[in-house]
Amino acid sequence: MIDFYYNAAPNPMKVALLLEELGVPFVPHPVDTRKGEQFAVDFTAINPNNKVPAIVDDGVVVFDSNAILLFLAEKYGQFMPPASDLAQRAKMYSWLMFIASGVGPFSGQSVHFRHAAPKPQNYALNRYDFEANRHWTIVENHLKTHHYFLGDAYSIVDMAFWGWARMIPYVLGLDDAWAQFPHIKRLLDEINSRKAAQKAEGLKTRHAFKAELDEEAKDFLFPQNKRLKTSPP
Ligand SMILES: N[C@@H](CCC(=O)N[C@@H](CS)C(=O)NCC(=O)O)C(=O)O
Repeated sequence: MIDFYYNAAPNPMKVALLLEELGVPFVPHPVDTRKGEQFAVDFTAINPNNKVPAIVDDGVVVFDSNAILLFLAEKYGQFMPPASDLAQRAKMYSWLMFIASGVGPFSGQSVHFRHAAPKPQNYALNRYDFEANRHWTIVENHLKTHHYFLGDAYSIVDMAFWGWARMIPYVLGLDDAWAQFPHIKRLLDEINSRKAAQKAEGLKTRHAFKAELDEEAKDFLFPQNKRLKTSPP
């Protein structure tokens, strides 16, 4: 049995999509990060990074979303190219790491500085908005000539993409984002129409996550801000 620790943010949602695509039984455990539940002692023992997602699969702990995608796809032998196909494996690793180390972090920082950071934030927002746009443009150009990230086969790379692509208008602060990224929209729409994606989206309705980003939530999510008052860098 798989215990799945999650909230409705992009990184856990990638894993929710894969779990639903695999159709394997799992128990969802909400971790309300706006209430500080990521810092509970029991959860820290699972993920020392105090972030979701994480899974415990019959005693085996895996944290970090793309590591979980690789672990589960490998375990069930689905949604990744066979080990013998080194060329396709190389593409999978490249795009998966590009999403893990580029698309995700730059999009996340773009969200932070656009929607949450105290003003003035122009320098930081300009940097992260620029980088998020640059990464999404690379994805858009790739998808002009590839139906899925790896070509003809739907894979965990597309699932990692889906977690973040749903958020693009919010990430980039653009009402007309889809006019700029029509190929991303094409793949996003296709994945959204899958039953597994609808089930993954429905997961969060089973638990009542805190909606307000109040001062208490900000203290949990942005602990660095305390330092500004005492010993700024
Ligand atoms: N590299 C990690 C990042 C995980 C991450 O940033 N999770 C966010 C939700 S998308 C979180 O738990 N935030 C709560 C916090 O930062 O305290 C992954 O891909 O799993």
